Amino acid sequence: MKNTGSGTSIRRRDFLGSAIAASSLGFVGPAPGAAAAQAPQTLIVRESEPRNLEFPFASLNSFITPTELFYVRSHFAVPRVDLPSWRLKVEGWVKEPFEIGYEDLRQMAKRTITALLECAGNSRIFLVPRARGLLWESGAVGNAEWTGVPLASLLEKSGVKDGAVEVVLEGADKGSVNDEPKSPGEIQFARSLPINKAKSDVLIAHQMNGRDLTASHGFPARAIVPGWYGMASIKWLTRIIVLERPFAGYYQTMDYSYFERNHGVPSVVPLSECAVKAQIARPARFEIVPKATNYRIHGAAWAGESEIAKVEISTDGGKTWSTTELLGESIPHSWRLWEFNWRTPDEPCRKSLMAKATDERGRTQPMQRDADLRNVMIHHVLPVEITVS
Ligand SMILES: Nc1nc2c(c(=O)[nH]1)N[C@H]1C(S)=C(S)[C@@H](COP(=O)(O)O)O[C@H]1N2
Ligand SMILES: [Mo]
Repeated sequence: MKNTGSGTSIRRRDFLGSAIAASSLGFVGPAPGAAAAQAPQTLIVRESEPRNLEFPFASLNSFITPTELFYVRSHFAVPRVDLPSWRLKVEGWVKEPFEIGYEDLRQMAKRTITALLECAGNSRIFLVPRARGLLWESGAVGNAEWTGVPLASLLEKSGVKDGAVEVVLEGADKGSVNDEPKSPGEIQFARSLPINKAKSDVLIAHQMNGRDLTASHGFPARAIVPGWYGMASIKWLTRIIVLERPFAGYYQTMDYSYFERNHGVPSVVPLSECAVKAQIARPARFEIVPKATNYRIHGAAWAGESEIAKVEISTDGGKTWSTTELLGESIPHSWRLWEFNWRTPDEPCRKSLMAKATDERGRTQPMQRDADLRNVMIHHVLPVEITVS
């Protein structure tokens, strides 16, 4: 990829609004009886360069996250793209390697899906002791509409050979990781998928929420891997490499990996599917809520490739649990909004609120952090401390 294009026109796209920002899909109105003001609707800067921005989760009020509020997670600077010379290559263990330009890609049969992305490091700020990586609160997550070409169609066109086991997706962005563990000099952001996942529901998206991708979200094309943590959804995609043996790249061994035990022996496993998780949007941490009133506790929950079966809430620090109301319909690979009408205590006090999700496979959020998960997959029940006054 040559750095010949002007970045200005691309960067401008970031300021364009999303066509369906105010989508009526599952809109949740302001909380009746909630006195506190809405949190500001702007992204929170976690790092300026590379750009890492967080959605203010307390402001959650729609099923679709508007593009201008969708979190941004980038390991390196946004690569410059020269559209006329841009190509997506499909190669490796295939009979007919080929490359395709932007206009031809857009002409291929497309699909639109709704899918959630959660960064594997979402909620990391709540880990004690502190873990390596960006210190996200609850907003490294969003739910959007994505339009593009099924990866399966591109793979089919290339004629995948027998014995293919994985597909590597590589982005155009590159740099060196200088903190431990260091990368072997300059590397590109890349990750692999098992061949079966690659052939099923992965999308090579060129649009987000009805508009062309913005520079931050991977223009001109990115992968969307439904149900998986965000690191699998490679942005600024330029290469698809089919492999006849497993890939062990930096971002699935040194990072975005965890320990799984087999007969007690820990083994490094690349992170894949999102764990089941519920988050409370309001009340926010340390919010002051009025006593003796009806307060609408609400939030979102998701379950990777499964679906949310229930979300429970505790207003007494985990002693007792009540079932919340799940809103709208269950849409695969998306979050499910939920709410619970809470009669706040008659006297001023401190409260610890907790939300706990269970999915259709029977997976429930654990109460304690599992240290084998290293610095990723933060999905244990996290208390929200509030004041009733
Ligand atoms: N090329 C490339 N793709 C990438 C990344 C990256 O740094 N470079 N970050 C990944 C991570 S860790 C996440 S969580 C998602 C975030 O996507 P978003 O910035 O559109 O929210 O992109 C993934 N794809
Ligand atoms: Mo991420």
